[in-house]
Amino acid sequence: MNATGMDNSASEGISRRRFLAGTSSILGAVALSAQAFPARAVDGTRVPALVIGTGYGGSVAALRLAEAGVDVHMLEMGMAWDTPGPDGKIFANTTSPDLRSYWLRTKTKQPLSNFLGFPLDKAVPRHTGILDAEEFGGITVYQGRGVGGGSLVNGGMAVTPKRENFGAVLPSVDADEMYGTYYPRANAGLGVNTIDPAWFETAECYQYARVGRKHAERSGFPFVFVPDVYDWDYMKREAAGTATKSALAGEILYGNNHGKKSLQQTYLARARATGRVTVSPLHKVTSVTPAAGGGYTVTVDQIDTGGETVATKSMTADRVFFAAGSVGTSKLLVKLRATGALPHLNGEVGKGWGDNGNVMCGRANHMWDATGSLQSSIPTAGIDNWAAGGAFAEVAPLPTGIETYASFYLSITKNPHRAEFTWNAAAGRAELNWQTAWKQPSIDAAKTIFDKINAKEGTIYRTDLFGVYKIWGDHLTYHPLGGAVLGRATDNYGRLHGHPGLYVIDGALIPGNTSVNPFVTITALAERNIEKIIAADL
Ligand code: FAE
Repeated sequence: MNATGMDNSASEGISRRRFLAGTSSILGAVALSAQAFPARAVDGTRVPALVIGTGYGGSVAALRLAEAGVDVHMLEMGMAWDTPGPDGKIFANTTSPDLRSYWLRTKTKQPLSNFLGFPLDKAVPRHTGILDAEEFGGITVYQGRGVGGGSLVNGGMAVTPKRENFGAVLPSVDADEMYGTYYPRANAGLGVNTIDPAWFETAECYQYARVGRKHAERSGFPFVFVPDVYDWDYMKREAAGTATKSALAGEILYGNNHGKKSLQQTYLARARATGRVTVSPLHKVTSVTPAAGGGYTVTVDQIDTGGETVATKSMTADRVFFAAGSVGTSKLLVKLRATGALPHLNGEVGKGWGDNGNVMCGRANHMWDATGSLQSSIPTAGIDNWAAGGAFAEVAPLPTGIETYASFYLSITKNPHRAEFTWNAAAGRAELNWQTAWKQPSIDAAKTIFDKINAKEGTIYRTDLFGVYKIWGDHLTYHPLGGAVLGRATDNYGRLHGHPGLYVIDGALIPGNTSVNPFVTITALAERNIEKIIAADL
């Protein structure tokens, strides 16, 4: 008998021997991770619930299903990230990317690609690293890869949208329920906390944010503190020299070795503690199709750290939860519809994808407005011009270790454009029809803030951060949303139309924009949906 209650010991024995043979020769890191979180992707196994992906949506689903007594297996294409490398650290530093940093690339693709006009990217060994810079025709979409999904790489900014904006974020969802129950539940589950305002006033590492505040307020913009999942007390100890530095050592993007409460420390730790959740890292789902005896057959490639397939496995599940992220879930679903594996998915699958209006820029300050050589990598504040100009700008760090006199911002903007994923059968891949020119409304919205600040301060935009004489970082997003939109591709709780027992439970449900950073909304929506699904379907 296995943890799922099914007796399949014979096939399990054979497959496990094959699995272990693979891990010992190629996947040492996976073998170690199995001690922390038992891995059980066993060829031929039947499980009650399979979750594809271990980010926010997947972690909420796994925890709540397990608490309801359901055994869950999670399949994750990225690594476990629980084993130190040769330098004794699990995660690489932002200033010195190495093989741990990028997902199967031979050269880094840093979001901020240039400095003083010089390109920053460098060669790295091809490896299943933590940050995927996935390139589509008109946009590069950054995503976390590994057990914990985007929580491994992100800045931890944990923002609940203003209630007056919620109707535009998720029009079919009851705001009273979200603000009364699910946002508070998500914030508690994620360990969201807020910086001590008194410490903020004196901390050397937030001089850049105080300069950002001064400029925002002198131009009449509201400046707001932004909650985060980073442990602020830990950061105080970093500053005092009594704890190993992470945020104050510039760690971000490629993982934080200390201080940040990623999903590994929150939802996934609780899921593990139930004893009902197992996880297989380096397992990439390639197909889901109805199984002969009911439920769904899930095909999964086990890959090595070079990205090569070392085994192809097949599992069966009564219920399958798509939590591969907006891009991962959308790509899978358009492929499965087009290839006939899930023929009854409707025409909404693939549609309604947006970039949360992300656009970046920098400003060059005067010499009397130094932003500090020591900058915490965790942003803690933003400029709110959403109502008047359609932009919410994070005052972001530039943790270079030297004084740059630069202010750097990631803006979230109201951008009306929505793209669609389609399956290109000839090329054998999913494509996204986003166009770079569609960022213009985002640039215009960001300019409502920064043109005014520049005019007031007598300053200019930096032109050296995204190329040679290029002001706007308009080629990327950190916040992919949509592709299997709630109430269109699915019902109002994420049940995919056409195939009972299949659910979407990640950022793919959200139609393209959250008006702030998205993961609290993704988590809260997952909490809402899984509660309904457990009550009604199980
Ligand atoms: P996600 O967390 O992406 O998890 C999906 C998981 O599925 C990943 O682990 C994938 O590796 C895995 N996967 C994909 N395809 C497959 C497959 N075929 N088989 C098996 N596994 C698969 O999805 N948001 C904020 O709210 N605040 C921030 O400060 C913030 N900063 C960010 C900074 C960066 C650099 C980036 C990249 C993102 C940032 N975000 C931030 C966005 C946030 O991390 C993102 O919205 C969520 O992680 C999305 O959650 P999901 O559950 O949708």
